[in-house]
Amino acid sequence: MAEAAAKEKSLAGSGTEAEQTDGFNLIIDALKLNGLTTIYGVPGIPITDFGRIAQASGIRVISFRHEQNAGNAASIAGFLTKKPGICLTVSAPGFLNGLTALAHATTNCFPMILISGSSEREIVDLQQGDYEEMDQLAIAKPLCKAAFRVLHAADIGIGIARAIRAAVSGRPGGVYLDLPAKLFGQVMDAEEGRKSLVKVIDAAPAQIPGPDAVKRALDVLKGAKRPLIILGKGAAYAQADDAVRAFVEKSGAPFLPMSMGKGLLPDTHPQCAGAARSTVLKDSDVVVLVGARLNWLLSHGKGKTWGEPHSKRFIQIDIEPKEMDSNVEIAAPVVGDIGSCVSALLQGMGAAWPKPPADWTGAVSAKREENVAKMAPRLMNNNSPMDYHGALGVLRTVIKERPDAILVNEGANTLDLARGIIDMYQPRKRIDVGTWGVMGIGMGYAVAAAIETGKRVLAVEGDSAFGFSGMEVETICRYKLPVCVVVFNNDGIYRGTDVNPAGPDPATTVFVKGARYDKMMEAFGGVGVNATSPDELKRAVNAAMDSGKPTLINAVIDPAAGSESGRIGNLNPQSKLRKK
Ligand code: ADP
Ligand code: TPW
Ligand code: MG
Repeated sequence: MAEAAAKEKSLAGSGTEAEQTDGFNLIIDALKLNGLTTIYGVPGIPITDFGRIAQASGIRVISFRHEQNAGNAASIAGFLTKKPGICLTVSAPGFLNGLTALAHATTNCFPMILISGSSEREIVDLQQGDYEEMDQLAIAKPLCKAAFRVLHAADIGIGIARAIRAAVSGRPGGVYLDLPAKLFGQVMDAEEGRKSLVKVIDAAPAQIPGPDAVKRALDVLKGAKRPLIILGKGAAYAQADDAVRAFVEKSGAPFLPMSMGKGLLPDTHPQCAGAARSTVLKDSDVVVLVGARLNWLLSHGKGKTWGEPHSKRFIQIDIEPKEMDSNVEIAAPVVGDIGSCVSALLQGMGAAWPKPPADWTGAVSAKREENVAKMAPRLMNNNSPMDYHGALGVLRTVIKERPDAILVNEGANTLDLARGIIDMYQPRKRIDVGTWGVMGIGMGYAVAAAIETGKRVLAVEGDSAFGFSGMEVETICRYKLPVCVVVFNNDGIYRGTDVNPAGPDPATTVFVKGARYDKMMEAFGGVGVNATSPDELKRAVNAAMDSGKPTLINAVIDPAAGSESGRIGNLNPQSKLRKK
């Protein structure tokens, strides 16, 4: 630090020499120039001083305990803000720890930039065993949208501009920026340095759909007898909330939100078909996909879930042209950004768009009401130990009363049941495991959600899921973030009841029985609560959401309550054999 401060002082100039700047300051200035004022990371050589100088210059630097969590924070910051989230790591091991999150960001179409320090090129390329030697650029390339290395201080402005554009334009994704240690200390004339910086103009240009594409889509939609609109996380990301809502309402069609698309329109909206999912997927005849891919989460658009083969026509709105026809034929591709596409459709619909046939909308509503009524009593049980429904019934009310809180969610049963039970009311309030169904996003997401939005955060975590990022409760306490973590503690993965038939070791899916995760939060000065009934859980969560104090509630769930793999047990290669 002393060295860096001294260098900064000397760089300030004595008056006679030309003022100078260096790599450290150019990177910081380039980020700030582009409105990137928060960095998530873990310090160490060669980026320790960078973090310090950045903090001193007014950038918010959030230090984590593990790079994967910092990377997940950056990725979801990108989703929430439409600006690339920045993650900063050291070389080789730190870089690799951050890489999972970079790949996750790319897979989920979240804009993020992973910036890693790296060792000396000359030594790395000759494989002479430098400190933390690794050809990071080559390793990152297949896992992100774009990867760049900057070797000269004069190129920092261009390097960061390219990284920003690559992350947010078109389909958003992860970008890797490789900064060798030597670059940070490179000195250049300050005025030249200032001129070398680039303020990125229109980083994610609107992409307007062709009028033919819009007309084709409206023709298909108009012919529908049983239309359905599916809203994915791309629609949430686009921040075209009013246009999306107006389009859905004007169409009169039932809509189905994907997990992170929940809240674009409230789950309680009369057109919401969330509680009639199987019916609408099977029986619809025209499906409008808005920022949702026909991947495994939608059974690839075919098979039993989708009813009779070739029984429907798809309209797909997406910024990525290559997404069209990826799984089934798309009758009407509408390529462009969601705001522009949906606005164009709305305009084309004119004032008097016909409502879908009442027998269809009526059948969907009836199914929905039937399912909601079936679920209701289960959500009100006060069993102790709790089952998932009793505990989630409480959390559902918490979010209903605080619709602007952000819900983080991961686990298996804890994820699938919470997704179905907890209604969302506002866009971008539900953030979860995403396209990969990855465990470990929890605490990184919770930190970033609190930092980026200033809202209360409720993290609903399976006990296994929580374990992947649990050490960040210290980070939550250190930054005094308004995060309430509820660990659904059922003693294990899916269930806590497995027994090893062959020896003294515990079964592979179970954890220490009666564990007290609440003590982890207490260890760092936060509030810990052990809740054994829905009433206790309610009191504790309400207190946490009112106070905003870092809180962890160990919610004791019956170890026998869950089911294998939550709702995706069918993807288990052994599941068919076991059923026999
Ligand atoms: P979900 O998991 O919710 O179904 P996906 O991640 O599968 O959603 O799909 C998101 C889609 O949204 C991607 O195909 C991506 O290209 C698209 N997308 C992201 N941002 C935009 C945008 N601004 N405009 C149009 N499409 C977008
Ligand atoms: C990075 C595999 C899917 S779900 C899960 C694992 C380990 C944990 C489920 O247990 P949990 O929830 O969280 O206690 P519950 O309520 O059902 O008991 N490694 C990664 N990602 C995934 N998805 C896995 C492993 C998995
Ligand atoms: Mg569990």
